Amino acid sequence: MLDKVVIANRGEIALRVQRACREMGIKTVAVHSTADNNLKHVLLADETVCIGPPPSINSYLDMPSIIAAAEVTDAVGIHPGYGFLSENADFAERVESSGFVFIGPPASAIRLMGDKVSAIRSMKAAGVPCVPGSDGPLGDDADENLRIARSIGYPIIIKASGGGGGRGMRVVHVEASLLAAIAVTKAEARAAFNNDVVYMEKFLGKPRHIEFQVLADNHGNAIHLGERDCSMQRRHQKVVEEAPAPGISEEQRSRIGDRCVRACQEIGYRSAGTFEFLYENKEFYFIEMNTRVQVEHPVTEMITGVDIVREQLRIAAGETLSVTQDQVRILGHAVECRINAEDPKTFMPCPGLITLWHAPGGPGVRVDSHVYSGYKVPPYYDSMIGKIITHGGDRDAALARMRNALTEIVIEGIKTNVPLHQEIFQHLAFQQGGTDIHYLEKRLGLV
Ligand code: MV4
Repeated sequence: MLDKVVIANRGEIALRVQRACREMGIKTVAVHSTADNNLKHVLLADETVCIGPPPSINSYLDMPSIIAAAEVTDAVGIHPGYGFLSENADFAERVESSGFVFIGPPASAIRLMGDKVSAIRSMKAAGVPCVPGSDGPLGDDADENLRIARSIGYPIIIKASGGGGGRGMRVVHVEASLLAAIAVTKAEARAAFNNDVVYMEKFLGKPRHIEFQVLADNHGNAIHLGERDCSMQRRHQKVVEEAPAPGISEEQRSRIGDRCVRACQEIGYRSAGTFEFLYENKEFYFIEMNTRVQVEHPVTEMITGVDIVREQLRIAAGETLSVTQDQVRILGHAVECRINAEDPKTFMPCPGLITLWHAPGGPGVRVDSHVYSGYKVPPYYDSMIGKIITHGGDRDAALARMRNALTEIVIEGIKTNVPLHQEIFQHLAFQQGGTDIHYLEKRLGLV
């Protein structure tokens, strides 16, 4: 097993990675900015290295500082968590060429999936269902682009190949707007991603966002852990996630899951990954792959009993997956609420001193959070301060446990979105399950 790992992240995911390491007897090095001396995982780490000032660009995104920290501490591996450098192929490459293990997929797979046109092409080749579209970059021939759009049928969406996660997209409802929309999306993409490649897809009006979790090792084994529904979102920020997705049959789960597994094998994927789909009229359409551990991984862990971060560490150490596909069983239902330090009405971040923190508990309740009474939430980073995850024998039981957890939790000193979660869990449409990606924004009166 790996002897010592650098955790190149902060907050709850850094603590989550550290917990997995400690259970496995792996020593941890916490690298942190000067704003993060009091992070829980920094206080618990075997070694700590301050890598720079608060702005991420000078610390958590500074590749030489992080690699130097691995060198001076004699670490063998680097876990990137999510966000920051986790999906940066150049970082993965530099980690490996410096002689360390990148605890994630090969740089080649990150690069392939980072380019959405090549990602979709690979998935289509592997038999993963994709959105009807241009099947490649749009060229400069206006008539050809008009023809492609007409054959797909309006509305269509133009997307930047270098984008993803909601960045660099434009919906086109009528032919008269097409060419200008392509030009503007291209210009924006060039400015934002230094890559003006754009492609076209049929625009799906009321889809759900459902994603499949996969794991692949270095011995040719790949499995899927079923799907999560992440449709409850606002401005591309997920608010509530659950697993399994309401209304998906075992037959469809295994059919789509097996396609994802086959795609992993075809692209030489390793480690944990997520296939994102839009789901509409009972059909799945692949849109993007995330080549990192995700915020919402715990709901999958709760229903399968598989520790995804532990598997990442095993895979990085050259071991085999600890379970086969036949051994994966989905038990009950899990739901996650992201707790943010923000105004529940305006969504403005509200960093500051947490004067009192009481976590909820009891059967089927998990809290992944790095905060504690007396912790000061710094203003420099994401406002998520933790996640509550509840598990139950069925969806209603998981929701009932969450409702209870949301009344038990006490956070004083800062504003949080707990009241928003309390409201969502009273919504009848949410209680029924299967609401689409626009539900929350509509319900909040934002659209
Ligand atoms: C779409 C779409 C409708 N049709 N693609 C936004 C994030 C990025 N991952 C893909 N996104 C979308 N792609 C087609 N062909 C609607 C969205 C979308 C969305 C997707 C998932 C979760 C939330 C979303 C919010 C707005 C739009």
